[in-house]
Amino acid sequence: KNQKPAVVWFTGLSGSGKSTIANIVEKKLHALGKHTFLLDGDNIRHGLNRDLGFTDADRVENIRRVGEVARLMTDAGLIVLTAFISPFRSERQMVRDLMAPGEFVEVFVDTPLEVAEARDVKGLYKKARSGQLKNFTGIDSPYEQPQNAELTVNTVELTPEDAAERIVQYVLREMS
Ligand code: GGZ
Repeated sequence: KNQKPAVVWFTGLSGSGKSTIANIVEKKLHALGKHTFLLDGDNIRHGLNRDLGFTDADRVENIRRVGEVARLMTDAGLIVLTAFISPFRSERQMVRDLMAPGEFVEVFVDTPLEVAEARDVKGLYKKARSGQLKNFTGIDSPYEQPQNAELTVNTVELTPEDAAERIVQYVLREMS
């Protein structure tokens, strides 16, 4: 058997680089013959979780469902990558506790608010600052930084490629 199941759980602000890095990690794992699945807003918030918005309660439910889906996928033997803000420590702990011991890797994509806001790829921070968008993470909705993440990648110092390579090395070393 070429792989052990795992969940690589990315957390960080909007625009921190979670999806970008997770996509590169997935490509690298594929190249190594690993079977993976990437869960992100594009395939979850438009489908399974289309009934959920961005209140605290909806974010909690979003993460709960993603955790349950990730668990089903690890039961099927996959390496699951998830890219959601997942702003609350308690929900990240909840999904950690859902997984088998040693199968959960929390990756903090550490991008300061000033940096994510300066990038503002989708113009969402601008809308949040002007009050057009309510409950925006980092502006008028909280983000609780991880205190015990297995990995922290500093996106100010690392390129997405280098951040992805560190994560792949960790998964190969600790999760195989
Ligand atoms: C945060 C929002 C919001 C609000 C829309 N707050 O940068 P993006 O666009 O592509 O990623 C963000 C995404 C966050 O969804 P998640 O499912 O990851 O959030 S959570 O884990 O908190 O449930 C952003 C967009 O959705 N977006 N409104 N108010 N991000």
